[in-house]
Amino acid sequence: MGVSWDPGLMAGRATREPGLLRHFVGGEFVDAGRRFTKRSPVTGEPVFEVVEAGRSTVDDAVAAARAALRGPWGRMGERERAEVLRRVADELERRFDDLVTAEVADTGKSVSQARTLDVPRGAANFRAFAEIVATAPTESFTTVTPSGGRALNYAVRKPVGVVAVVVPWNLPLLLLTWKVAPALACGNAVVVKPSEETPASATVLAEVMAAAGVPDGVFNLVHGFGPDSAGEFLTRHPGVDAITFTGESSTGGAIMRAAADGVKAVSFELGGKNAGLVFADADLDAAVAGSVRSSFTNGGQVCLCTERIYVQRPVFDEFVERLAKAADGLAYGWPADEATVNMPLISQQHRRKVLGYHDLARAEGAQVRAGGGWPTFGDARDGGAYVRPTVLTGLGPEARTNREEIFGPVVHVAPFDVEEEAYALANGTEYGLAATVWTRDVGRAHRSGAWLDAGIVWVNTWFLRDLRTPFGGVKASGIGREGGVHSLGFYSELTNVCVDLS
Ligand code: NAD
Ligand code: 6OD
Repeated sequence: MGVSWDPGLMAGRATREPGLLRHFVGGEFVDAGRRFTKRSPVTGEPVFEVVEAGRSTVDDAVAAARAALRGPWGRMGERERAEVLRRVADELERRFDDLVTAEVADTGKSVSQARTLDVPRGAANFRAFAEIVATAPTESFTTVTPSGGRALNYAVRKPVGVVAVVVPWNLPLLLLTWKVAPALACGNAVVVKPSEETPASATVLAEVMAAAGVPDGVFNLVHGFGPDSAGEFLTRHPGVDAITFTGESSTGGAIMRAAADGVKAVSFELGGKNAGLVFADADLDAAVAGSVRSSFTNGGQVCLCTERIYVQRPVFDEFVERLAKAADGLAYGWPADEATVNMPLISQQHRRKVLGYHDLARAEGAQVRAGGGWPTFGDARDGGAYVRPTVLTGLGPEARTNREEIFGPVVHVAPFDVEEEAYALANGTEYGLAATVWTRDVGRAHRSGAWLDAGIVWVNTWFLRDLRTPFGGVKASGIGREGGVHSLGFYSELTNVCVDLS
């Protein structure tokens, strides 16, 4: 089958020859195309060789998906498909340790995070959409005909067809399965393109699909890059019916242009510059602890992470002091150490970008209250992509540091006086993905949902997920909603049947 998992990967070092990660097309692993090297974010050492899909491999994957729709998969009912999804979830749980190894090797995140967040969510996504599709209601209406008789209207849910799934590197398995599970639940066949930075867990997912008895061609995987590579070949492919994408807003724009040629449906989960609002009446312990999580989880590389916090003036100084102390105290360690919190960024390229924002913030006049720069270890991690969790103050809303998505462990904290001002500050960027509000005032808690330009507003919590709820962003943070029946809306077509009963 796929890769043989090397325990050295946990330490960012292949102790055997780096494994070869291949495409999965029509139920077979395929070694076709040039190769590229995936390096560990922890040490910078090579951990995998990966095959890059050219146009012909993408053609084959789309053809395999199309053929699968004409086979037994295309004739299955919702309950049978739900059963297949449950078998995938079982198999994901059986391969739990391999998936943890793959996620850690790809991203350098801690084993404890992979075990508690990323890998369980992979299985949970399949279980949730098995349930959602099996219990989703369909619409029906009785209509009076011109002759006074009755007609019955009802909607039949059908697959869209071949769905291209293009995902980023930050929560690779979580974000991939979040889209593959509903796509399969609705009876589609998929061609997935994981990030070039995180090819491993998608490869294990292909093995999982085969072991769970998902028919050949229903799940296809092509590795590679975006422009002039697998991502572009796939999203421009005339055989693709719909594109679901998670990634940067600018990439969303490029994919939208590609989709326009074929008038393909798109669902986009894009970037964010998320705000946290801390009111003076908040439980400050909870607000500080929650803000540490919301700004620094996964090295700040979660689209939902808080990069701007606005704090009501009476508690501003205390909040900044406590947040800065907590940021400085977050534990470094190897990914395999249970206590490790800080993780490296995904690559040296991304690290340069984040360090560039440290420089920009200083040039814009920010005070660095915690972090800044990078840690040194005196071991192989000095070749990794680490930066220090960083807390800034002193900038206005017009500063680029406060407007552009950094996607790293960097947060700017500023004061506000009154509630309306807090909403105006929070809403003052081109993005609108998520916001977090810390308050004990029930009225304000509910008002914030109405006044904040965000697809998701968390009150006194962060990243608490119920997979039945709508998920997505406003403004430059996305197009459409996924989650629960909203996912069924994107991944299926409705045919309305109108029968004159007379
Ligand atoms: P990215 O946009 O660079 O890449 C995402 C994926 O798109 C990768 O697989 C990449 O190879 C592919 N790609 C790049 N250019 C392409 C093109 N022209 N055509 C087709 N495919 C192309 O994003 P990233 O750097 O991997 O991830 C970080 C970004 O993702 C951040 O902006 C973050 O906010 C966003 N994100 C958003 C959500 C959300 O739910 N809203 C979730 C996670 C990440
Ligand atoms: O929890 C989810 O379903 C989801 N799509 C999270 C996105 C996180 C962004 O990095």
